[in-house]
Amino acid sequence: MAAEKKKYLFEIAWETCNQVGGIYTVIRTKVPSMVEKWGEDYALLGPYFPQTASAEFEPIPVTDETPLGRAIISLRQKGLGIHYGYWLITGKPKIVLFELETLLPEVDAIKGRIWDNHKISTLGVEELVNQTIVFGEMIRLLLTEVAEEHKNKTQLVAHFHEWMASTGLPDLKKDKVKISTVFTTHATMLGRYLAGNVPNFYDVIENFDWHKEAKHYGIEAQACFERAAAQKADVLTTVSDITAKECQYFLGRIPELILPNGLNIQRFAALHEHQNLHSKYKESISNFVMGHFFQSQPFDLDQTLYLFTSGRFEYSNKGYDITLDALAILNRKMKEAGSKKTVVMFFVTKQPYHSIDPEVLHSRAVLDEIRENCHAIEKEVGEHLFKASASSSDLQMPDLNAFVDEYWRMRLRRTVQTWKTNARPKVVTHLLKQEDDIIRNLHRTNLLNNPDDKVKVVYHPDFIVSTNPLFGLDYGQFVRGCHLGVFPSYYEPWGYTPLECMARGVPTVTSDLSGFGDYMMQIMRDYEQWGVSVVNRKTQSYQEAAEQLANLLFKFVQQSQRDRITQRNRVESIADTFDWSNLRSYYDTAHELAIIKKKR
Ligand code: U2F
Repeated sequence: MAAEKKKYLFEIAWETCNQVGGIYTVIRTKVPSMVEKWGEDYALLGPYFPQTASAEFEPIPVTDETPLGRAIISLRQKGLGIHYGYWLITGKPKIVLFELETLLPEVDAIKGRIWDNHKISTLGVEELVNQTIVFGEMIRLLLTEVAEEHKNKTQLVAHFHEWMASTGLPDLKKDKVKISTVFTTHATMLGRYLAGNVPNFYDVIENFDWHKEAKHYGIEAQACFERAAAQKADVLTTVSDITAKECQYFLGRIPELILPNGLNIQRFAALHEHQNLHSKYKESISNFVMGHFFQSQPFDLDQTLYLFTSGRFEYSNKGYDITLDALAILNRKMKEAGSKKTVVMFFVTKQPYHSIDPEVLHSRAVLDEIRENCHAIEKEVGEHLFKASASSSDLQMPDLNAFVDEYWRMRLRRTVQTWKTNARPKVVTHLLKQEDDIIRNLHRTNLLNNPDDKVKVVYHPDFIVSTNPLFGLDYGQFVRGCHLGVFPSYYEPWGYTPLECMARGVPTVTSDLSGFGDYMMQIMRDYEQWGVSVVNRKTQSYQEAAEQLANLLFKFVQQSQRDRITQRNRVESIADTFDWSNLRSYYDTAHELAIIKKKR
């Protein structure tokens, strides 16, 4: 029997070392598990953007000792900017990053060839598409050289994520380059557009003319690249049964495999520390809430719950619309029930803005000043009290007021006075470039942080990073500090955000139209026991689903603190199911299948 050939895997994504959304999470969290299996025979390919690279990438010298090294040297000699090194994340994989500018002058020639070979029209496309064309071409050149270097001695596999990484895939196939290919789509271009614009999208999915629709939405080139990659790859995969349908109708091929998304759960595991972490990060969120609301509307923080939703700005796809409508119902229900609780709901997404609203920043800064005044007074009183106690001869408690210096007394009073206002707390933390659907909905439902509202809204139109002056937390810490994640998506191939809540011990709401929700329902009958609620968006009308979500939220708000603590413990304990050590095998199967199919 012939000895089995050595194997080498390339994984290629636009979001390698470049966070845009969820694909970055797939690639990054999967690395430790991939490195465990593939060791040195694994490399990730991505675009080079100096700003992210400076934080996450460490270059290493390229030698001619390996086929990959020789291929890089050869392409560098032809003028291509190629960076090689380690991606500085858990697992520290080898990574190749392509400087797109070095091939951009050739883009028209590449486009001409793509038209000649595959009849994909790329005239007048947006700049991002030009970049992906150049990226795809650089990958094609590298993989072609690598395949020649290996001289058929190694079984090469290239795994492409999304169309943005795959514009060169059809030519690899046409040129019969000796490399097995897998294409994974994490959403379809047409799905994203149509689901957000056509009512009852899932009922009419079979009837669309994909090409006509792609032209209609101005995404012909993207949709054609996606379809070509899906059809030419040796194996087509996607992330859920829901998206498999889109592949069938929009990409003209039923995927061979479904690859559910996982996480590196160990990274999240807090060894029974998650309750403490929750309290710690909740404190930081409370600091923001005090600064933002207490200027005009103080409420009891011990009776306040922090809810949030997050993700890219796809208003109806991500279920922001239904969440807002459910919050308006919740607000009414809480008022009617005379609830003592307050809900603060955060919307964390990305929209164009000028800057953080200076008034929001200022209010936060003045609150910090008040805190400093209080600390100064506390110190002064403490020292005086100590001295007075040590020198006193009776056991009478001295008058503490007498210990506060007039200066500090006045300063504190003046700071608090200038801070207090009658103005309504803002619903949006940034100065948006233009009004959007979230703002319009808030005005329609009058959910504008009115004094009698039980549900308050904070719309933060940027992702949360640790340098953010409003929270001083990174996104993961922010999630831990919240009480509930709300993600009732209408279009969601998988949906990392609810899964990330689970991994951090935070209960979550998802929908049966999200890949994750659908998967949970398939593998765990008692998912509700584990802190996961699923809104039925498949068979209910929009209004019914909004009512269901409002009822779920109302029930959550009524829970006692003890119930919430018990629930958090349960949620975290189930997250292991989604560790990549359990889910990598789906990827292994895809790679094996690609090798078998390539041989045929
Ligand atoms: C597709 O991607 P999406 O970009 O729509 O991704 P999500 O699954 O909603 O993931 C958003 C990610 O953004 C992160 C968050 C998630 O991992 O941790 N994030 C952040 O880093 N900071 C913030 O302030 C807010 C969010 C598809 F549409 C999804 O259904 C799939 O799950 C995904 C992967 O297959 O691809």
